[in-house]
Amino acid sequence: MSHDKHGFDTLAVHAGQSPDPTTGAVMTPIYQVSTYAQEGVGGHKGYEYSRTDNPTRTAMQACLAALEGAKHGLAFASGLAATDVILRALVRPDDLVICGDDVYGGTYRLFDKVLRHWGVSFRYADFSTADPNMVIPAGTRLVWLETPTNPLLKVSDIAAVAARCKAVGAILVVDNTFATPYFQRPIALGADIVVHSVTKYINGHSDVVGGFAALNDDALYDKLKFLQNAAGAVPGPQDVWLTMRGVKTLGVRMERHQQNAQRILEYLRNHPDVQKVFHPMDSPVAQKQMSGFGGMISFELKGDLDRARRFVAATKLFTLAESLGGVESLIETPALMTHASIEPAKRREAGIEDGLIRLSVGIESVEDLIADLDAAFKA
Ligand code: P1T
Repeated sequence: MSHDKHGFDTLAVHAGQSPDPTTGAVMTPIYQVSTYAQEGVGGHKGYEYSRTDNPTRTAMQACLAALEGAKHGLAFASGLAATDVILRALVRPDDLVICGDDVYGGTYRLFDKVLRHWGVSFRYADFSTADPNMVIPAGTRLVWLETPTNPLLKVSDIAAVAARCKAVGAILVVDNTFATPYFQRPIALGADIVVHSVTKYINGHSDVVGGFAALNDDALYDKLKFLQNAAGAVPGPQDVWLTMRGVKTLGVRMERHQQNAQRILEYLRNHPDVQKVFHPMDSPVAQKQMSGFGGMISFELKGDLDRARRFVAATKLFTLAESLGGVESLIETPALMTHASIEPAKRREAGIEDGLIRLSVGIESVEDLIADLDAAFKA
């Protein structure tokens, strides 16, 4: 199927998938298999061993790559496994990596507690305010950009960062987990690699942990593909099949996440107990580079940390849990949960207060979600 001629929602349903030639099965089968018969040594049909390639994974990779407008796609066992492979395939000791100052806590932990000890230098910058020419020096090997950021939802100008990366020969990786390709296409804006925690909106149902990388460049792809196989952090066929099923509704889910989030945003902005609200739509860059803003909202309450703790424990429809992007609404306190692996001083420097609350707004009836928040305010 030619990918250029079809709309996003058509690709989400069909890309990489066609009826099974042997049975006519409309859905790609779950190839629950580790190895493949060979007619003679080396005489196989493109599949030798499922760490290297598996037909269900091939279909899922082609589908997600099409959604990002990329030539190549690679699936991993988690978002962090994708991050780990990208860094270890492309960065060497003494290389310099510039990373956003507000990223998922686990990404920071991998950079600071694991890869730094291999001799890689990491510097952190607020790409939402800094001039890329000032914070990306000549000689930078790789730039890691999350936009919108987790959890402060700061937005950075991907095209401007990409231009600076091109000028200094750095590889630009954009973590597109929060926006999804439905609302933002980093490769079209000049990014070299797009990465996802598939666990979130892409799968969308909080029943799979997975990761993904999409890219156009053949030489970079060969390096990542080599390490995907050599290190082996690949997802199993059941998980990639569930992901393919989930991503078929990405467009309709994102519309509803966004619609509900807009109503809740309005509610929070008008609530007298809310100190500050964080949302991507406040950024002029987001208005230019995104076609929508998604379902994430962060906010601070008036009062002490204890009030925030009581608030997140009091909601009933918003489940107190890590993660995001599923059809059901979740609530958490990043400083105490998803970003607890960042040192408190560093967290505060980045603007993540201990009492910050993060909502992943689901697709439930929005009146019920607002009533749930209302009850928690009164509790
Ligand atoms: O959890 P995993 O699939 O390994 O993905 C890591 C990851 C990468 N990038 C972003 C932007 C993420 O938000 C995550 C995971 N985040 C959470 C679990 C969370 O609750 O924020």
